[in-house]
Amino acid sequence: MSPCPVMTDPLPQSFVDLLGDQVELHPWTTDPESDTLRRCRGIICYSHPAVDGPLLDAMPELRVVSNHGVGVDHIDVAAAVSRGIPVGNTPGCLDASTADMTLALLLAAARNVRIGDRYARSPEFVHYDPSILIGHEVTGSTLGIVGLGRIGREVARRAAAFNMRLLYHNRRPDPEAEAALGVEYCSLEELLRQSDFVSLNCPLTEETTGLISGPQLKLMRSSALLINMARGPVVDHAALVEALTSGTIAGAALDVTDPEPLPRDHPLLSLENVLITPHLGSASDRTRRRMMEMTAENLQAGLSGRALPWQVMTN
Ligand code: 8YV
Repeated sequence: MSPCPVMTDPLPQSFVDLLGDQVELHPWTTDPESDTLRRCRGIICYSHPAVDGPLLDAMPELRVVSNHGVGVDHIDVAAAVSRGIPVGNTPGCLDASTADMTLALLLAAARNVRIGDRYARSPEFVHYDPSILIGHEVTGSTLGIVGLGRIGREVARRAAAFNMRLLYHNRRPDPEAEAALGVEYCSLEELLRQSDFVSLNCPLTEETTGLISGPQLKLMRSSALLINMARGPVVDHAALVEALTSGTIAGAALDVTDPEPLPRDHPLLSLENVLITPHLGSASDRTRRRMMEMTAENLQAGLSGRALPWQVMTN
């Protein structure tokens, strides 16, 4: 059988090897005249080129969209489903890894790891000084989790080991999670007022776009740190710059930004009280391997007309 043409975001070699010779990979294009759009039967995507109605309409042979990741905010799932194209993603396998990274950013921001590392390497560090870089004590402090889904729950489990008081905000209270994890439901406003650390672990939807903006940042404590592991547009970046420069909040740790990457002259990049990582939430060896496998399984299922093992449902 001749290999099946699939359009894809750039893939690591290990992923290309995993897909094997049954697929023929074509680089991403949106040119409606291209052979790629005319012929490709599958899409593998993970990042920001939108998969929307016009793109789907330009792909008459398309059978499946397989997303390498859980977040599908860059895919118009309703448009795909209404055209009979199933969309697959990789839920579950990245919860632990993304929660690990949430804690990594929280701890690093709280305890000045980034600034401390730079200082310890610099010529200025010539003697130990007990008065420098005093951070916020994590143990026993209050963590507010915005979005207590699969990843948020893993964050709660880890934070419990630091004896943190755990607040959460979701669209609806989740009594089961409260019993299992010892988390307390709060309105977003109350969570922002009471938390020493606010961790964003929600998906990007219409409702969560700009969820943390000027008025919300003003509710936070001046000593509080904001951690964004969700998606950049959940936070209004102009308001965040203002809050960080005026002392409305103490600092932020961002694994995601809007846009991503930020333009190299963006004001956030020159602020000392910001820690930024390049979207590393799921970037651990075991997790990435499993994400590739799940993406490949969804792709193969869609190409051969079978139900996808992990299909995204529309609400
Ligand atoms: C990666 C993620 O961005 O799964 C998600 O939604 O944000 C991450 O795992 C990505 O999708 C890797 O391809």
